[in-house]
Amino acid sequence: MSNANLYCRFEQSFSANAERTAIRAVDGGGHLSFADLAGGAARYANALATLGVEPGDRVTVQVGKSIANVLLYLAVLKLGAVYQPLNAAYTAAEVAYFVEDAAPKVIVCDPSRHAEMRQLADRCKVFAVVNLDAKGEGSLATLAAAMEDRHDTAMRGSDDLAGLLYTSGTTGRSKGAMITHGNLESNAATLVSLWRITAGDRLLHALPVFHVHGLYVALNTAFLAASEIVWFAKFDAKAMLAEMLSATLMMGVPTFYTRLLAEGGLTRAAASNMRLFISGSAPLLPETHREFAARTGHAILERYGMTETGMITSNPYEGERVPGTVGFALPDVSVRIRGEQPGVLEVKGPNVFKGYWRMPEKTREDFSADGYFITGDLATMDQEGRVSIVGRAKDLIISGGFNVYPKEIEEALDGLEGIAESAVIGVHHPDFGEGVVAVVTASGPIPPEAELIAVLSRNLAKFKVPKRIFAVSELPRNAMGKVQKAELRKRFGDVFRAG
Ligand code: MLC
Ligand code: AMP
Repeated sequence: MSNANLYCRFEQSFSANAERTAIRAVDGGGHLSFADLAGGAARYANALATLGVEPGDRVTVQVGKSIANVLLYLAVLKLGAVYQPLNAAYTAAEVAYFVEDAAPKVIVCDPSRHAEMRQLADRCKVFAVVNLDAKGEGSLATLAAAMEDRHDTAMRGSDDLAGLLYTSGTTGRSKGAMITHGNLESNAATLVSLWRITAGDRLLHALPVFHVHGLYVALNTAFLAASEIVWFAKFDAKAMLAEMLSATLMMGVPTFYTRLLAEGGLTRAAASNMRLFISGSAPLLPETHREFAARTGHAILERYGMTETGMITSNPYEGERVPGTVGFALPDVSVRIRGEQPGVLEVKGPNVFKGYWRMPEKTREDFSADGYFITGDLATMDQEGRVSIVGRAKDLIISGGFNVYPKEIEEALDGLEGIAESAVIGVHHPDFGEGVVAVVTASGPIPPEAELIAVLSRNLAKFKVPKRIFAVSELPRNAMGKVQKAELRKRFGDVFRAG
């Protein structure tokens, strides 16, 4: 039986390109050759193995973006363990749920949170807590440095788990999407071929590596194709422009593109070495697409995907990239809309995840009888199969590419002194695409807005906290008593508009 571990595919490209640069950090964070990458991954794998990590074990990772974090990701794959990345902005209360649910063998955290994580680990019977800071230093790095740079890649089947990525449900608890080696391998190979990614590419990488976009779409394609990665600790439009002449490829959320457009330096000349700009994770406004084309001569390639499915559709590499559409189903993926258009898009293919971790009921609910995953996105499809995402059947806000589930914020608000009930909506935001707004009614004196925001920030990651909170005498309801969020979006739709 051949080994379906995704790392085996990476290994081939690492050894065929051993001396070339794999990752170059722009902010003085050094650079690694592909041989260094392979050696580093093996050292981290040996380090995790000494902590008891075995195939199938979960490894929870909540750290700042560093090249060491990439080595850790590769090491977990190599060991046949399951990578559970968490947004670095999550608070202790948020992390506790993920750890309780995933029951990891090891937690890797920032040194500043070690003590807090140790307590959580004791409660959840986690075997070890080690740390790694945003510079790539910490107890795990020290342990890895003392290890050998060889480690046999664990045997895995294509249906074995490689990742456990949490996505919040529209009702109730967050769900862990079980992503297999086969899911990742098929999606990355398809994208490499569709987007013509090669060893000649240099990828501008400024996305976080705890979500599908920065982790799987960007890193896995670059590793398969042996492209060089130009590494930014975080997105900064000026820093990215300064590197653009040395690069060929960029992947970003729409906010990256609107922020780049705000830079006078974004010109045809600045983008003259670039081959392809890709956008996804949230809708790219047609005007952003057009303005970008006018300024740089490049038509941004918009694609669409989800944590549970990886990438589903893409505008073509050759052929028209139509603003406001997400293109066609990937070659090995089928999509459909049952019934009238617009309707909920459904997807089937080797990219579709295995189910929700320890939630067979929820898994069943989200699949059709004939095995299509129900995305919850409202779409239209034309005769040629070109898809446009026109809305969401799920109550979800996407702010700067991060998902915010109104229900979670409403529950937090409803628990606060002075608040009777709340409704959380997303409205147009010039920077984040959608901005989170809360509308509340009072059961007593309501604390000032700034105080409410400060209280919410104790337990909720910053990107989820409403940027504005408005008090009203009552929430608009329909005849069934359901809050009419569309009404609220009309009324508060302009709160982030300038002027
Ligand atoms: C930061 N803040 C946000 C925010 N990011 N608020 C709302 N939405 C966001 N996305 C907060 C900060 O904490 C800060 O709060 C204030 O807003 C301004 O911060 P900033 O300095 O302007 O933000 P910055 O650090 O520059 O981050 C913005 C960003 C980042 C766009 C670079 O959010 C980002 O990297 N987003 C990418 C998300 C992503 O990778 N999504 C992929 C999901 S995968 P204060 O109060 O402290 O000032 C997926 C599947 C698929 O969806 O299809 O790809
Ligand atoms: P996540 O759960 O973080 O993976 O987010 C997935 C969701 O992001 C999808 O269900 C869509 O709602 C949204 N999304 C991703 N790409 C696009 C896109 N190009 N256009 C519109 N929505 C998108």
